[in-house]
Amino acid sequence: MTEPAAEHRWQLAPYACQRRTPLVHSNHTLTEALEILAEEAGFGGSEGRSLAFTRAASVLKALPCRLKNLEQLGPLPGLGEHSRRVIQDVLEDGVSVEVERVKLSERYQTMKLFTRIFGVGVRTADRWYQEGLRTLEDLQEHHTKLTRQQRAGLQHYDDLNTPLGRKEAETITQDMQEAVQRFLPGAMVTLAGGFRRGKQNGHDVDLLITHPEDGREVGLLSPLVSWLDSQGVILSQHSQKNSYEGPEQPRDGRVLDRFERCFCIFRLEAQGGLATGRGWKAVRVDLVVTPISQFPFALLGWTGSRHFERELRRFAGHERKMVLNSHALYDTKQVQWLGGGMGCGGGCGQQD
Ligand code: DCP
Ligand code: MG
Repeated sequence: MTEPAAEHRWQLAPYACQRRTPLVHSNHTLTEALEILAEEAGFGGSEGRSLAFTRAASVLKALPCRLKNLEQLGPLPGLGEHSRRVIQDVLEDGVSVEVERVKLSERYQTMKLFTRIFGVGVRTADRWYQEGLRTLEDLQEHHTKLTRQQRAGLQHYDDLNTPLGRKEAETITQDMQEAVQRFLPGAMVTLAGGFRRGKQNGHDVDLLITHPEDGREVGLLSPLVSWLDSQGVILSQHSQKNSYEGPEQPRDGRVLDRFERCFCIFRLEAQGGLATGRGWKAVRVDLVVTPISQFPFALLGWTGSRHFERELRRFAGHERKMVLNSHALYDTKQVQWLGGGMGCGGGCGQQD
């Protein structure tokens, strides 16, 4: 077979945050296959392998049209041997035997079932799997010890695993915008997460709360949550205090941020005919409080996607010798903070 001319090969920037990654792209069958393998690797605790498949999927999402053969790819960044093999299989046979096997495996299906419980991570799900548990009924029958969050997650399992529409997310944002005024006039609520990237559906509502005057936001969350609770809006909540201690280089890359926050389950009253048959449904809502000086970084960090954020931080570190997190940007060459002490524009064009 002759090599395709160089101009038929796609050139892509090495970091996902440098590429346009539209929500609707031309290679869904391929990216779904790779993302299943990424998920499966994550279930097995293989972060490196999981990231490799996620990177490969991210490359395909950025291609301008449908991939027909591997030669079109050339030596693209972040496309390893294993991913190429999977792509080849799907291109030739329509499916990858490996992916199909994973999808049907008891382990994958059980891990998926358990990690979909709000408050259950890979380690807990894995422990339950090792103990022989396989279904949600098993958890109840074996009187498995659950945290308060997990109990609520189990109780509202079906609702919380039903995608939430943009309209519902916007209604909740609007309601919260009105609610915060009761306690702090001028406070602002911003819808972040997947909905800010233009997604029509999501698994939760990510809300950032701030106030135009730095420091005024302190003390807002607690009375707000108590009031929402008294109104019957909150079915379950778990709050965390702000643990940000000012400019220090973040050491733990695994920590998303240190803002004060409340992981909630809201009771959303039916509007526009929700299909629960009982007039309301349970919805996951994250309330995150940020001072305005850190808001641009918080907004960027909470807009996602996770892979985009990871790549943006990697780009900042490797290419710019800077440290970026949801609080600030730090220049390690000049040993100074570039932002996080003053307001500046946030946002990004990344969709998926
Ligand atoms: N985030 C992150 N790293 C994490 C968790 C979150 O960078 N470990 C950021 C990126 C996410 C955003 O926060 O996009 C919100 O988290 P979600 O889990 O709600 O993700 P999405 O909103 O993107 O997805 P969904 O539409 O399913 O809610
Ligand atoms: Mg979200």
